[in-house]
Amino acid sequence: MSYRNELKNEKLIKWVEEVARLTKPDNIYWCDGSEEENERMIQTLLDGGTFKKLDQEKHPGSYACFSDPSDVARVEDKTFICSRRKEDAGPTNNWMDPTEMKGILNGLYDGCMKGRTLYVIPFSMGPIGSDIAEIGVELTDSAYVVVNMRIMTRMGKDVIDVLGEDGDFVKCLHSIGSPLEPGQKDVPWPCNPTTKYISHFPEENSIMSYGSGYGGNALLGKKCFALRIASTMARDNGWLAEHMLILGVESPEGEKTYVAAAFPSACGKTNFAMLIPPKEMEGWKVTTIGDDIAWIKPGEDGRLYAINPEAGFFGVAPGTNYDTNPNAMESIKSNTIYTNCGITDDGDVWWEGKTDEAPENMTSWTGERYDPASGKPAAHPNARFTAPAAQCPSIDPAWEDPAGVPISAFIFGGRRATAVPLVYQAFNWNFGVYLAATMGSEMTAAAFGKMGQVRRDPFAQLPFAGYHMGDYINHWLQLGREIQNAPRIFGVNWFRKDENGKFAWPGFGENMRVLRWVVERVKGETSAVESPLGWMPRYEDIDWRGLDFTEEEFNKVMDIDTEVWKQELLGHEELFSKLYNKLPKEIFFMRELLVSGLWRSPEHWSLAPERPPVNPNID
Ligand code: O2Y
Ligand code: MN
Repeated sequence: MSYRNELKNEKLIKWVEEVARLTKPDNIYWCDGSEEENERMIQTLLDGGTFKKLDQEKHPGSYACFSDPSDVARVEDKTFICSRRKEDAGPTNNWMDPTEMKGILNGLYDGCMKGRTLYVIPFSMGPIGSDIAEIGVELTDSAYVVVNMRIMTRMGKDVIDVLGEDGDFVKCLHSIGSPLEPGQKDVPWPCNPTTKYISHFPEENSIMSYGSGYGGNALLGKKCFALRIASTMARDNGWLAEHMLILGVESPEGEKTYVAAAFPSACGKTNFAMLIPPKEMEGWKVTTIGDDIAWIKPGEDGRLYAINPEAGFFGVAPGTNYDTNPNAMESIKSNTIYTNCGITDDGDVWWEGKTDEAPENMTSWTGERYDPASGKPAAHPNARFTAPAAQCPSIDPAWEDPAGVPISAFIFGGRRATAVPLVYQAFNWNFGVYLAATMGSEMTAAAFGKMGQVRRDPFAQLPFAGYHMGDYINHWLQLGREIQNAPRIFGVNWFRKDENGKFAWPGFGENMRVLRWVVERVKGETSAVESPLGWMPRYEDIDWRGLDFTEEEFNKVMDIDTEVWKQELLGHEELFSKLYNKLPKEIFFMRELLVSGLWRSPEHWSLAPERPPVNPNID
């Protein structure tokens, strides 16, 4: 029985009617989020050939699907911030006038759901009823979106109850842009292969997405709402919506410290969020709150509290295995949707890096028989799993606490082969904001631009800030003035390479050694020395039990080459000149602090020879 007739929220009723008039679906279906409804949706996807059932003994409740080759990732060049004034979107976002964009979209939406069902998905980002949570409603013509949203958000009738008569919500309109004429046979992954728009209207808290059925383009609770729209809500209301994982570190004495960490896309965030410490670091434990997005608000006590607004993981499959991330592997055993992985004839899934050897008899994500000799991968490099967070063995007992968890440290990390040391602690909040604002990653073959060139990605938020990056940096500075016991800010770089081009740091579980130093710094339990970039651990400040990593190797990954840093500063300048008209003055002061630190240092600032611990305890 649909709850539609009991519905009292006029704004929602009117909006659904208006969208239905424009898009002309055959049916409207109000999702209640029940198990029974989910089974029906899955059956629809199986009948239509979108889903393939996996071996239900190996992967209970799990399905695989292949997308259209034109629809495999977020489309940054088709993503727009449609604020009324262009300068509010800033130079790092695509902008279009809202009226002009709506003109284009309304033309495209006209009749775009013919032959399809319009699904109404009420959802909560964050635990239902939490003060930090927000409500959205997605209207979509994709059953794939419905089943994914059920995993990634809290979805269904309970949200309608919280919304009540006059509750507000973020309007999330999505269409795959592929109407069906009478009698026309559907395809397994309908989408619009030529026209895609992912548009955000921050002044009216709404999102309009057209043409794609994939990931962040279609599951509108994620990047569109929880980051781009929420970042503008956060700016206006004194909180933060960040591209950050949240984890807990438990010491052998049972003391828990929560940390939020920002890394650019595809830099191993899920692995870090679910890290398993080396067995020699007995008694240390990492727990997971979230792997991608954090909503952070000042609490009554002036500290910052964070929730994970999501309820699931939409993680990258390639490279995930029992060595790199056992917790993710356990999380995705059941009730999981695999998009663009290879499928074996005996109903299992596979991706590059899952095992050393590819299985025989497999269909690759393109639907062809997998042939290792062809050099083509079985899984698309951006192949994904959608899995419930509650299934993660490392999930923190407080992950759904409506009050959030107190954050003691922020960690920022780019992907840098050179320049940036393994770990350092900013001298203070403003210096930390400078380091986060100037973080970057070297281009890989997959990214646009020249190989090796650094793409600045302030706060790992560049593709996800719904407003001007200069205002965003200012918002961070302002928050620092308002809170008490501000979290300490750290920089890390897991990706430094040696002179032979090999990774110089083992990464993965070994990152626990760095994490231990971070939490002990926060608690004032370990020492550090001063460097031009901030406070740094000496070799003896790190727990090396069970890892053969020499002091010489450590000093190399911590080295600051002042010549390289002079180039680095020019790179910062390039970003600053883009953001100049909105860049807060503190950024220039902090740049001078950095410059003066570098200029009074030797050519190579290094931890060797012996440096005294000028800062034996917390500053
Ligand atoms: O390619 C997509 O549509 C997904 S992008 C994504 C998914 C999960 C977490 N992070 C990201 C990202 O791009 O940062
Ligand atoms: Mn992400």
